[in-house]
Formats: sequence, C-alpha cells, structure tokens
Amino acid sequence: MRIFVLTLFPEMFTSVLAHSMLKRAIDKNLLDIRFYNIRDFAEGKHKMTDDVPYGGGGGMVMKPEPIFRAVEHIVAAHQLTSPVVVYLTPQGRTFNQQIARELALKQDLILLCGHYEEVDERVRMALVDQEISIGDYVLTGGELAAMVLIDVIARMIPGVVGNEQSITHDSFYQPLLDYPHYTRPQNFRGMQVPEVLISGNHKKIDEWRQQEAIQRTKQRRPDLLMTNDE
Ligand code: 6GU
Repeated sequence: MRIFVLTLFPEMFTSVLAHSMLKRAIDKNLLDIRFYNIRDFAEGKHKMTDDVPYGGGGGMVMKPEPIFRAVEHIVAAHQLTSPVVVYLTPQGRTFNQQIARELALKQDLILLCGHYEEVDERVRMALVDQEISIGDYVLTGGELAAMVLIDVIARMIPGVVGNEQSITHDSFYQPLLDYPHYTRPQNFRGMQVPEVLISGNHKKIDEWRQQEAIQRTKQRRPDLLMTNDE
C-alpha cells in the first residue's frame, strides 16, 4: 500500500515512522509512505499557502492552488489510477476500526493535512473523496490525525504485526474490549496472577478470558454490546 502525505510539516512524522511497527513495515516494503510539503507547490517569493478569508472574520484559509498542484503532481508522478484523497478535519466522519478496514483495502491513499482555520471549500468540492476526524476535540492541525490513521491502517496489513492472532483478538475486531493480561512474576508485591492462567487448562483459560472481556465491556463500554435492533 502507498500513502502520500500532503502537509506543511513533514518533519512532524519522522520520529513516529522511525520506530517499532511502522519502521518494520516500511523496512519490509509492506508500506510505502511519501511526504510532500504543500509549500513546495506554492508560488511567488513568499510561497504563501494561506490567505485571509473572503467575507472577513478571524483566521486564515489554506489557498486552493498549492493543494491542487500538489495532488496533480503526485497523481502524475506516480501514475495513480484511483487514489483516494482523504482530508483530515474535525468536520469529517469519526474514524474507527471499520473505516480503517475499508481504507486498508485501497491501493493508494493521499492524506491531506489541514492547518490554520480550514482549506478553501473548492478543495473539498473538487479534490477530496472522504473527510475524516479522529474524535470530538480540535487539534492544531491534521498531522497527528494522519499519524493515527497511518498507524491503525498499517497494523492491518498482513505481516506488519508479528503475531497475526493479536490482530484478530484485538479490541474492536471482536466488538469486545480485551481481557486482563499477566506476565511474570506470579506474585508481584502480593498481587497474584489468577490461578486459572497457571492451570494449563486451555479450554478453561479461553472461557475465563471470554468472560472477563464481556464483563469489562459491560462495565466500560456498554454501547459496544448494543446491537442495532435493540
Ligand atoms: Cl482530523 N483535524 C483537526 N485539526 N482536529 C481534529 C481532527 C482532525 N480530528 C479531531 N480533531
């Protein structure tokens, strides 16, 4: 899968991609991420990427020309046939595991990170296929949201997460939260590992984990247990 990130701050991504799973995915060529600085597509001495809003009011608006030129450049340079252009904005639909699964099936994603107040509406009209938010709060820009998308999507690519079982046991794959986990020592400051986990009885262990997962979900996220026809 190829991901093209359009941003004014490509450096923000470097440390995230240089570590752990994402580094491994990139090193193993399972994931190809390229960064494009929107400023490089701006014109004039000052390479302006934003301007004052028509109609007045506070804040700045990201100009349409550099963004259109950047997307057109990416499409032509990489001969993309059906890229999906995603604009990260608090106005988008709220990101979740289901949306991640859909995006993970795409060949090429172009992630557009906004800044300042908003982008010129014509970017939305003519360039953007999907708008995505990562939750009901406001970030200073789309970069952190893009990193969240990249991280969630990357771990769905076969071979990225070492143990494939850990994906299918995930919270939100099953619509249940995860069960409690323990590792050594068996007694830590007087807190014991539950007996059942030491029993070696795998049927019992599976039952215990399933029960704990349901219990935890009921307590913390009852909304996940509600089906649509209830
Ligand atoms: Cl995608 N962008 C910004 N600026 N703020 C957000 C967001 C995105 N998702 C939640 N808050």
